[in-house]
Amino acid sequence: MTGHLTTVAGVAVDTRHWIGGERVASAATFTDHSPIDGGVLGEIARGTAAEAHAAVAAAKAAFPGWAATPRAERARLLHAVADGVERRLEDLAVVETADNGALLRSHRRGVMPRVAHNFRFFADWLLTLDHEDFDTRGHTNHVSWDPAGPCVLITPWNAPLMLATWKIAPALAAGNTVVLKPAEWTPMTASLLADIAAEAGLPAGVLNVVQGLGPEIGDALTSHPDVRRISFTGSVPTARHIAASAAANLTPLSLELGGKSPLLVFADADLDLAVELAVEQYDNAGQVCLAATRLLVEESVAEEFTRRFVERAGQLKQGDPRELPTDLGPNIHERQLEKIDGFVQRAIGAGARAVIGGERLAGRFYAPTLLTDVAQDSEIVQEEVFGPVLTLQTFRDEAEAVRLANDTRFGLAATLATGSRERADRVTGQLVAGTVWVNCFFVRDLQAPFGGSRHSGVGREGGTWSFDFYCDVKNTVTAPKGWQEN
Ligand code: TXE
Repeated sequence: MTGHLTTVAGVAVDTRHWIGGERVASAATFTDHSPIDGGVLGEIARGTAAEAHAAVAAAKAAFPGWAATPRAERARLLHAVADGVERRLEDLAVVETADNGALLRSHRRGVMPRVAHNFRFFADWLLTLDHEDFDTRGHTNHVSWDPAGPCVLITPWNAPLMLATWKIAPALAAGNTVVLKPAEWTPMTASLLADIAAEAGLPAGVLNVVQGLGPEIGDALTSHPDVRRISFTGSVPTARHIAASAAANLTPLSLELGGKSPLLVFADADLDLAVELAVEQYDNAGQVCLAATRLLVEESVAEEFTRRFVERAGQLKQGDPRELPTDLGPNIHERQLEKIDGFVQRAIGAGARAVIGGERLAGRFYAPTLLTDVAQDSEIVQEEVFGPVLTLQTFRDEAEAVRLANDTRFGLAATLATGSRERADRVTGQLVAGTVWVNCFFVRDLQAPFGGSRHSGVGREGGTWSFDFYCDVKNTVTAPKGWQEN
């Protein structure tokens, strides 16, 4: 670490903000640790209201020029950012793994290519976005999508660059400018993205990155009157706080929050497939908002399902996320581990049985856990744990399965394992969920709407839904009369 530069996994990272095309320091810093070994990764600029306001001012100043940039040129620049992401893919992958502890092989093969795709997809989509025209009694209605203005994007630590770019790309494609506030646990790849954007030729102020602690810098961003959109992914309590803060200016919000999604396993399912889907829920050490953490299994196959699940989960390798055979890395920080263990120990205290796991391991690891004998109204069934902890409940018939599935305050996703198409159609129609996967999990197309119902969020992003959110949709009605040539 020298001055404002630190080296993470051999990669130089500037730890200052990126505002108006310049690196900006703060008087204070905070320390970023790696979840892999607890080691210090760097001292990061600890933003205050002053830097937040400067970033919004930079975004506001850059907005007219960016909004007026022809679509084809905006698209070209976003493709140039994607090229930069691809060129630095290995740097981004190793830095992200050091910072959030997720698997290096996933970052290399899946996540970082997807980050580049986020830019390419929305750049291309922008070019297909058409104006709509229709007629009303001889008058022309002309519908257009106008960029809204500076957008504040606040993102979490479980998939830092992936979730940040899933917001940045459509916001910029639509002609908006952006202030990104990454999570304080994972500030590094956002800083690298600022370098990449600058190298790609993105004009100063179009993308700004401010670092800092959410409770310290958040309000200055979310209550700012010049901010036209806020998109947030994170926890429900923080979402409530942001919504209240944004209310002063009635700033439109997109909220992608937690979940307590079910995996419904019917007796007619391919049980091996169902077991694979269930074990997949431990991915990213359970720190996935979409994770189907409630296994709901038809009574007649529950014993066999559990037997195969335990055998399959026993093959999972927990360890250093940089090593190839590892399936589960560490959890993000000490507080999260305490939170996970608190949920599990309270559940066991209330009568739950740990079929596997149920305890902390050395370092920042939590044993993959399956709890049975849990009551529907218990904390462990109702609240998001955000760790490698699943519950298993049984049901007797379809009606009971649907009732249990829908009986939480969340509605992000649901997964079904069944061999019957008729059943899949029937059950899907009754589930409260933004996404339903049938005999698969985590297949995500950027064209598809993504978001949740109830406490899982407000609004949808993806494809046309992103553009609807990041644009002011305008209808211009023109009369056939009143023209000089008439
Ligand atoms: O989230 P926060 P935390 C859930 C998960 C997890 C819990 C807590 O259950 O255990 O949330 O995680 C910023 N104004 N999810 O505490 O606080 C913060 O800096 C403005 C699910 O890390 O919501 C970070 O950038 N911003 C989720 C972002 O909010 C504020 C992913 C998320 O942090 C702020 C993450 C404030 N007052 C956690 N306070 C998912 N949906 O995937 C904090 N932030």
